[in-house]
Amino acid sequence: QDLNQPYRTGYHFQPPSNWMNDPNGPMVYKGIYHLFYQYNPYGAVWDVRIVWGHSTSLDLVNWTPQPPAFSPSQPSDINGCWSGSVTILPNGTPVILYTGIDQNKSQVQNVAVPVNVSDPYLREWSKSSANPLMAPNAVNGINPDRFRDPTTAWLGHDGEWRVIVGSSTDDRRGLAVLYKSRDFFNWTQAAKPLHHEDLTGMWECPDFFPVSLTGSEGVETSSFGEVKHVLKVSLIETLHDYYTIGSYDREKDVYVPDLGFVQDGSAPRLDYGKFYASKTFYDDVKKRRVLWGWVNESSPAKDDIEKGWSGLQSFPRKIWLGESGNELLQWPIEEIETLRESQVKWGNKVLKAGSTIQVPGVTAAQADVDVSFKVKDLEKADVIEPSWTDPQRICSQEDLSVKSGLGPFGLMVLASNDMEEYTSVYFRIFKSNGTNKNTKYVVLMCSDQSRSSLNEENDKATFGAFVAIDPSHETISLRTLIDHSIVESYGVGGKVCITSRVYPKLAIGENANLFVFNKGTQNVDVLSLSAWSLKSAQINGQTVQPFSE
Ligand code: DQQ
Repeated sequence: QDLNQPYRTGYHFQPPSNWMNDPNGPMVYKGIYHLFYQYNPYGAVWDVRIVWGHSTSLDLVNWTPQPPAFSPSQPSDINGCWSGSVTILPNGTPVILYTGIDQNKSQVQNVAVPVNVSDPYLREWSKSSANPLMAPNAVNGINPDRFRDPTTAWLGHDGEWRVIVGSSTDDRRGLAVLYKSRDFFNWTQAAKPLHHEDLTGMWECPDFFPVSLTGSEGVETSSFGEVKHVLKVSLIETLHDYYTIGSYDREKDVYVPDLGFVQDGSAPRLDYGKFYASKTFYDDVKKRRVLWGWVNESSPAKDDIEKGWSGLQSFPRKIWLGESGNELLQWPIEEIETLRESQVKWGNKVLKAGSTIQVPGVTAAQADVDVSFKVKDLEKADVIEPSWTDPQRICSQEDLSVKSGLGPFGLMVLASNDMEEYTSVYFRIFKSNGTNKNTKYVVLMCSDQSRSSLNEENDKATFGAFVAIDPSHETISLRTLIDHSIVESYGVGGKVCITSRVYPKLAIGENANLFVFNKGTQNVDVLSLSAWSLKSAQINGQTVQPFSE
């Protein structure tokens, strides 16, 4: 690993160099996984004339770079090939719908098809001369600056294809504009959007898919039956990905979320850290739905230019409907286990009040950690202040130096030898103050980056979320993937995910350490802890060394 490149990742997807943003058109085709991505071949910053980068994989872990699938070339995309999705037609052919920035700088939707369907790597794509297939016009009243990111299309019971495109009205009503087609090439706008929500602004990168009512298996995007539907939108105004779970009425072609949406702050997020423009696909090889999300840098653009790259993808996550029916669960895909070596394993251990214990024997800069905690004296928890309704604010204000009855307890990752640098991922348990009668306890999960680096120029914002769990009979667990400059945490079986970017100056390679801690005033039990050193994956022609500096 290059001395100046301590932040490149061992197993998180990134191109060899330059700028990457949204994941585009993930799919599996003839047993090969494909990931396309928004890519600027000319530098480490975003550019409007962005292209579709492309890589392939046998296991979603090791990636081979392919030439960009396509770049601006025709009037309907001459100013940029923006985000889009793949739909696999009933005959097995994958088709890409994507947004082009046309010769008038209007956003329009285009189609591209493989030149050679017998090539499992799908190295060449051809754009239709019929492009654009969907365009803003005087009749539909769509704003040409806010019409983008077509989803995977789904086939209705009437044999017509449907697809949604993100948009918004001038008064900030977010829209999932619905289009229909019999042949995938001639599309007509439906009279009503699939869904809309006032005061949410532009909806980028919508994703609409069914989830099975039972079990964790995924279902194909057009399936209907024992399912609920999920609508995910990326809000440009907050740069977060929110989802609702609800019902899709096939007759009326509308989606009705079970609960409210974002304008009252109630919609859950796929990730409470850095994670945007995410997209799922149905993996029919392993019968699961897999989620990818763009994890942006937290460093100034000048640093990105200097290091010559910007942007990661999250580790691919399996995603499914939790038993409660009102939350999605996420978990790193099982293939991560192929990278594991030298496991450190602890059984029951008391984490005394105020203790910090090192987990030795792992490559702490490139690791997979899974720990579960048991808290006994729940009565000792402090009552949560009535004004503490914003979890991110509580996490930011109540840092590790503030002791409370129960917690903070959790992991300190990418910690330097003398603890000048560390990132802490932890829980706090409060007693409910009675405002919410359904829950006796409030569990808070935080990811605190404020001490992550001696470099003061990075964005070191702290992230946090409440976890819907009853600690009196459920285990509080934490799975954290650490990979040099990314910390990806899955709380309580994937109910809450928090991803962050950090740039330690000292906690690099062999000088990175891993600790379990309990800064509260009550003991906490570690029921079990496993930490694995992870081997490096082949990421687009590069293999980072976990230990070199
Ligand atoms: N990124 C793409 C757009 C999308 C945005 C452009 C979301 O299509 O709306 O690179 O990050």
